[in-house]
Amino acid sequence: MAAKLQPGSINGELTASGLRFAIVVSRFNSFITERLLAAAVDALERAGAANENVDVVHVPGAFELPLAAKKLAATGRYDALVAIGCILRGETAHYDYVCSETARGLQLAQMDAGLPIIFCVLTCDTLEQAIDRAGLKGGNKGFEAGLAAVEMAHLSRKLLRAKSPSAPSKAPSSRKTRRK
Ligand code: INI
Repeated sequence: MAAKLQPGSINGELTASGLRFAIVVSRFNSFITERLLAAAVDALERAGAANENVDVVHVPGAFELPLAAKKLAATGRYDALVAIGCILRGETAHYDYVCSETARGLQLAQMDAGLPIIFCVLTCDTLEQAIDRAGLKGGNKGFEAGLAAVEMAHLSRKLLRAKSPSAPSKAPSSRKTRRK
């Protein structure tokens, strides 16, 4: 009988010590977003993140999250970002545009930068649904986002180290070029 394959597994751990995070949070519907923020910070703290390794940046609304996240990613200072917002359905199509562009922009920023950007943007029909997800019935999505940031930051560092030795290196060649 053939040997049973035992694939190796690479996992992110929930330990944040030495990792750096930024949380970008929108002021729109701050009654909700500040609760999500508090829970995200709590998760990072419980995972062992240090004060000096966590920055919080505020933006006006969810629509502004992607640009701020992209600029934070470009600093190269962080291992993961968390984007926090709360979009509530109104009477017009505005909700749909803000939802889709926020999600699209954050995904683009994440893929462009190669940096985890955790999506903690509530998209709800009612304020009650949002309250449920910001500390009531549905738990707190901010806490989940904080843990996801730790796991992804950890995993990203591991995957960087797990690069195949045969992969082409971007480091400059150590071979000396002879001057003519
Ligand atoms: N921004 C939100 O974060 N949540 C909302 O529910 C919302 N609604 O419903 O309008 C909202 N709009 C503002 C938007 O994010 C931008 O800040 C604004 O359009 C300026 O660019």
